[in-house]
This record gives sequence, structure tokens and C-alpha cells, in this order.
Amino acid sequence: MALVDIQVPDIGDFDEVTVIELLVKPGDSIKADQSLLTVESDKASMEIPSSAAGVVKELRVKLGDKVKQGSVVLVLESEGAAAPAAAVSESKAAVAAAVPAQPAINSVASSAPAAAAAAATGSVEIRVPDIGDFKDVTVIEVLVKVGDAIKAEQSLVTVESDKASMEIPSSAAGVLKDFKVKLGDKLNIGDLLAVLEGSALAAAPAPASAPAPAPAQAAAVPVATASSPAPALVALLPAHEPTAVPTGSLPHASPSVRKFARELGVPLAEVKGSGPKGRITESDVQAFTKSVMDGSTRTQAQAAKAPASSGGSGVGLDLLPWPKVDFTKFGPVERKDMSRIKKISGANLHRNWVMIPHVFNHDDADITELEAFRVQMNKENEKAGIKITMLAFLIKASVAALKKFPEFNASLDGDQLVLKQYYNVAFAADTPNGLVVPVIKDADKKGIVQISQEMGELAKKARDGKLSPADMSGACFTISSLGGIGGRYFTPIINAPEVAILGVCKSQIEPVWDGKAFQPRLILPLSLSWDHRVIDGASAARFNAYLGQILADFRRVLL
Ligand code: CAO
Repeated sequence: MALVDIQVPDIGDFDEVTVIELLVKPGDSIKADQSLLTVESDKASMEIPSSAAGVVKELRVKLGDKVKQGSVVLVLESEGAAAPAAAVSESKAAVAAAVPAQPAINSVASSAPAAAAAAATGSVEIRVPDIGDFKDVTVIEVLVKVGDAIKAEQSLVTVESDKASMEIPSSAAGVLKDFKVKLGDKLNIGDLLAVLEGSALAAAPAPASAPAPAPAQAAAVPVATASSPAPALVALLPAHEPTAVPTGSLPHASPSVRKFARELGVPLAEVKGSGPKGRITESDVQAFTKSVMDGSTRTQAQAAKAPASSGGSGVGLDLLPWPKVDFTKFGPVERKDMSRIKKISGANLHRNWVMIPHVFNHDDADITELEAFRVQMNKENEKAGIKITMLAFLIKASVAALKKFPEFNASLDGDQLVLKQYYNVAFAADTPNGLVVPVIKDADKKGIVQISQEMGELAKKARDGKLSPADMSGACFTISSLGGIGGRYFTPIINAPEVAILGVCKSQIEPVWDGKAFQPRLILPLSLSWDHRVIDGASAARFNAYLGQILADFRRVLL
């Protein structure tokens, strides 16, 4: 037995990528070439394979970490490796023999058969470039059709081997005159893919010997090289944010998940991804299959077959098209792209609003004493530099309420309720680029000062755009506080798969009748949005009332 460091291999043009999925854990027995983790840049996602077989001794990365070529991702207890150096260098030698010495990322654009431009306005044949160590890869997606105007580097088809998925880009621009492949075809280097023609060909890359243009990284290519520390890679799939896909709208999923979906006959384009950036995970495919089997979801193919009069399953809103207005007819306008965060959070909010039967309860909490205590604590601790916030008290009070009403600390999974025995509370943070929701983990085990401190750090990371996926995952319940801004009550949208969210507005002094006279009290407006599939109105009213009691007298948290 010997310990071997497994490193990130040559990942082409990507400097730093984020770890978005861990596919193994300490103690797992793994094979050489088995995928260890999935990483993602803003353009592509890829699985990092192991260069050796053995047992995972130690994971050196966690979700959200940034890694680059050479970063050690895990330590492996390698079987049968008398000396680790020998084992590793053997594996390197095998790679060197098996793959081209030049990074394939270059050869995609520069390989000889890639484009044979006849004339600036004639036709050009687009052939499969050097795709590294892969032979007989199967066409699993066709992304263009005859008549399309194709840009240079635009993806034409997606191909897949048992280890990798990749998109094959066009090496020239022009109008697609003839398309030579169909779904299921097997492709190899040099095979004719398409014929382009038209004036746009003038802009096509120069013939074979010209230097490779940089945008080749948009294509998925194997990137192992002779000097690569690990065997040939795996897969690069575009990150597939809504705007990143020119045609075909390829779902965002790893090769193994895509293979799994194909085996089950699941139309991946209809599966909602719950992973970072809407990435489809194996559990999403399983959940989709389950919901089709129990009749709660119909695939588009099923819907198309169902007779119009059958009434259907009720899925699909069948709304009028969105109004198309030429605003410039009424006055000057400026067009601005939505920020990345807004696009992602918008899609999530829309799904949650449409799929969760929300109900809203409003209540008030008397925080006169609590606010006095908070102000006093901040005065006493001024020198420590940590500001105790009202939101920290709200997080702690929510934990007490979640413990008393466990169905609020739950998620729906088909017909089952998953009751969580941990208390991670998220808070909505407003940033210049949009709304993000960092999470205070294990809030039940932390004091008010620690929660305030962590909130401050997470809010700063949020404003600086530095939150990692790990900072934003694992929440059980969310608080959205507009207290620093104003307003009376509002109806926040539940952050699925959670089942409730607490909205808090600005506290103000109000006259409260004590039985004899009106007293000036500091009143905090609370708004609770809850999922009526899981929670009943009476429970929601009790939850809010209990929260109010705790905030009025925080000693109750100790009971
Ligand atoms: N009532 C009255 N005043 C309040 C208050 C409340 N409920 N909550 C906070 N304040 C005060 C604070 O005490 C602070 O005052 P001082 O500067 O005098 O001490 C001021 O308002 C600013 O507070 P803050 O908003 O910066 O800090 P916070 O801890 O309350 O909140 C954060 C932090 C990150 C949640 C907040 O900055 C934020 O982003 N809020 C917006 C969340 C949002 O957009 N929600 C809507 C999502 S849609 O569902």
C-alpha cells in the first residue's frame, strides 16, 4: 500500500474552476479513471478522474473550493503500488502513449481536416477535429439544422463516449447547406459533419496550419497531454445558463447523469436541476422518474399524445403568450442584460411561486426589551468590533420555533416529509447584482455573537460576489429582513425545497393597550409564508405567535 496524491490534470484553458460536486468520500474504493469530483467554470463543467485505483484516504477539497491544474484533490491508498512514484509514472507513461502530445484544445481548431475552405464565397466541409483518445463516439444531440447561419466555433453536435461528452464546434462560419450526421451515428476524427456555404465564409478561420484561435475552449475537448499528471479527461459540457446555449438548449448535467437519464428514457430537457446553476443531478432524474410513475408529472411526449378532452393532469399553465410591445413607440428606452444572479434566482423564484401553494400569516412581536438589550450589548462590546444584529436574534428565535414545530424544518419528497434534525438558517442578502441567500449552518449550536459575526462575514462575501455554492446550500428555513429599509409586511417566496420563510419589516414605536393605558412599545412586523401542502393554518398561526413570545422575552429560548 502506498499513498498517492491525486491532482487536477491539465484542464485546458481554465485557470481556476469551482468544485461543485464530490463524487467520492473517504473509505471509498475507486478504480483508475473513475470520476472523483465535478468542477465548473462559467463556461463548462467537467469531471476530474482518478489517475490510479485504490481507497480514498483523505479528501483535500470541499464544495466551493477553487482548484486548478496540479491542485491535490485527494490522497489515495493505492493498491499494489510498491512505490507510489513508480505507480504514478507508469500511469503517466500510459497516458503519454495514448494521447496526442499537443493539447487537444489546440488541435480542435488547427487539425488538418477541420476546414477545407474552397473559396471565400464557395462551400466548406466541416469535419470532426482531433478528439483525442476517443473513437466511435456517438452523436447524442444535433444542435443545428440545414439553413441555419452558423458562426465559427458554434457547436454543431454533442457526442458522447462512455467517459465523456463533448460538443463538436464548427471550424468556419457560413450557412449550413448539408448536414451529414444524425442521432446515434458513430464519429471519428476526419469524418464529414457538414457543408457550409455563403459569404460568411470569408470570416472562417484560416486553413489547417494557422494558429488555433482562443475560443476553442467553448468546445468540449479532451485535454490530457504527455505532461498531464493524470489520464485523459473526461468531459466538458457548457455551463448552460439560459443565454449560453445558442441552439438546442442542452440541459446542464454531467456525462454520467446524461447516460443515466438516457438509460431510463428520461427527457433531460424536462428535468429541473436542483444543483448549482440549475445543474441536473442523479437525484433529480430519479425524482422526475418517480413523479412520472406516480402520475404527478407528464412528459411533453405524454402530454402531446393525450386527447385534448381528457382534462389532463393539470400540469402546464397554458397561458397566453407574453405581450410583445415595441416600447420605443412610446418613448426612448435602454436595454440592459439581467445579471447572472437575477437570471438564476428569477428562474428559481418563478418555479417556487408556481409550484408551491403559498399562504401568508402576518403578526407582530413586541421587541422593546430585546432591542434595548441589543443596544446595551453593542455599547458594552463596542471595542470588540462585532455588531450584534436583530437578525441574529431572529435566527436564534426561529431555531427555537423550528424545534417546537418540526414540520417547518422539513422538505417534501414525493409523499414523504423529510424532517431535518439540523438547524441551518439562511438569510436573504441584497447585493448590487441581485438577491443571494447565504446560510448560517448549525445555528442551534451557535450563540448570538457568533451568528452576528458569521452573518457579517457572509453578507460581505455576498456583496463582493464571493459566496461559494457551499455558503449557499443546506438551508432548512430562510429569513428575509427588510428591517433596515422599511415597509410594514410583505409576502416572501418560499426558498424550495424549504417549506416556510419568515419576512421581517421595520420595527417602530406603536401605542399598545396594557389594560389601563396605551404604552409606547417597539413593534416588529412578522410575515410568514408557508407551504399549505405541509403546514396547516393553525400551525402557522402558532409558529408566529410562539416566535412573538420568544422575541418579547428571549429567556424563553432557554426553556
Ligand atoms: N427594524 C428596524 N431597524 C432595523 C431592523 C428592523 N427590523 N433590522 C435592522 N434594522 C436596522 C439596523 O439596526 C441597522 O441600524 P444601525 O445602522 O443604526 O445599527 C440598519 O437597520 C441597517 O441594518 P442592515 O440591513 O444593514 O443589517 P441587518 O443585519 O438587519 O441585515 C442583511 C443584513 C444582509 C440581511 C441586509 O443588509 C439585507 O441585505 N437586507 C435585504 C434582504 C432582502 O432584500 N430581502 C428581500 C428578499 S425578497 O424575499
